[in-house]
Amino acid sequence: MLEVPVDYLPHYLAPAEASTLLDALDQTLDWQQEYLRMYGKSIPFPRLMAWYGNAGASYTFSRKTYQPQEPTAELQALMHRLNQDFGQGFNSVLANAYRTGADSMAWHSDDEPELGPQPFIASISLGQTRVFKLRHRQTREVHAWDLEHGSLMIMRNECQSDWEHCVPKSKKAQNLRINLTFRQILPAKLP
Ligand SMILES: [Mn+2]
Repeated sequence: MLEVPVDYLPHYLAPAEASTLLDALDQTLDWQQEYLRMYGKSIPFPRLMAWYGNAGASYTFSRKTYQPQEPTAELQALMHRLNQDFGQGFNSVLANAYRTGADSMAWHSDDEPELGPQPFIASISLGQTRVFKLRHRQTREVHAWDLEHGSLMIMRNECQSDWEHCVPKSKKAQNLRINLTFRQILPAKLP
């Protein structure tokens, strides 16, 4: 068995706090339907997204560069708390809204160069419990967790270089899940 480079903290936020946060973020974040452009077609991502960060923390993925919006009060407070608790320098957060079990995230790694070679990513889950899977690139070993309301999943070390992760569609899941992934965008290297 390989060491799995994640830590799951099921009760990082108290349930009442997590519920207040879920409602606030649902109402106040600037949720966008983004599209993946492929072969001349525009394919909608099966979820809504919003990108927040400090000035300069622009982020390129799926061939599009996102300029960050200034974090809302709730996002600022959470980012500060995570930085204190884990001694990190988070400066940005990607928010994803999974409206029902029909929304999902395909297998991928967060291996964009602006995150550095071994990023430490803090992922907070609010609302509907959804399954999160991790698969090793070489051995194809798979691990799965139920990401519960108020939980924190840390991805660290080789999680992005050696593993992929996904949130599969679910027939059971009826309700909204909001996921916040806090990241540190490193300063752009000059050519
Ligand atoms: Mn990811």
